[in-house]
Amino acid sequence: MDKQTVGKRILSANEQFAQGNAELLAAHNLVCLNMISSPGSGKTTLLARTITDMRGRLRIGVIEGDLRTDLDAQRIRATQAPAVQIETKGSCHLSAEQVHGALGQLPLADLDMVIIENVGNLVCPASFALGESAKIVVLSVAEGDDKPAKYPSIFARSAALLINKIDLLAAEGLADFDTDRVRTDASLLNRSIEIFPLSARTGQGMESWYDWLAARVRS
Ligand SMILES: Nc1nc2c(ncn2[C@@H]2O[C@H](COP(=O)(O)OP(=O)(O)OP(=O)(O)O)[C@@H](O)[C@H]2O)c(=O)[nH]1
Ligand SMILES: [Mg+2]
Repeated sequence: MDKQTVGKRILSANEQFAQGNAELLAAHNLVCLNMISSPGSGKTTLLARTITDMRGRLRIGVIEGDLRTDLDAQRIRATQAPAVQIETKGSCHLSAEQVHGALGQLPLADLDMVIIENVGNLVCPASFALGESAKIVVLSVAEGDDKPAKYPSIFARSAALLINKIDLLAAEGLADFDTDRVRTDASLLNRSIEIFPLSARTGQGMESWYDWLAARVRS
């Protein structure tokens, strides 16, 4: 069997699990977001703050993906939300089969939404469906404003772009980050992408993101 055929078979096995996950989530009336970014853009910080601020409005369960450790799941559990850690042990993305196993460990009947924090990587996770309702991409201002142009696939496939760490724009050395360039480049790739500049540290801009999240559950 040539390499391309093997690749196609792996992809279709993943797609079968992804479809099963989507059906399980739909049976529980759950919205599921697949959050993707480079390492350190602030995904776990964003999630922990979102869970805390949305308490009483939205019940969120989390699936964490990292190569090693359950550090991120511990940070989510500290907010009292349920979290399952997947250690990929080297793989640069989560698979739908891994997510299938993790969904079985979450109290789905008690949740409104599942958010998957994928392995920190702007490239590989974009190509693997997990059964999510939508992908969310996070870009922190420290990474530079050229990322939508250089890593287009994840920006083209995401329903929302969170531009995180805007509190750092006041810092010398990051003031040249051009938010308008990111808006223009991301919108050229994806006309319907919703863009939220925010800071998970200070809370600035988080309300619009919360309203968007709440609207997804209602719709
Ligand atoms: N200044 C500032 N720092 C932030 C903000 N959000 C997160 N951080 C910091 O950025 C660092 C990385 O944050 P994490 O939440 O661990 O990032 P992550 O994307 O989950 O990282 P991985 O899981 O390793 O991919 C931490 O030191 C956070 O405190 C923000 O809005 N502003
Ligand atoms: Mg994290």
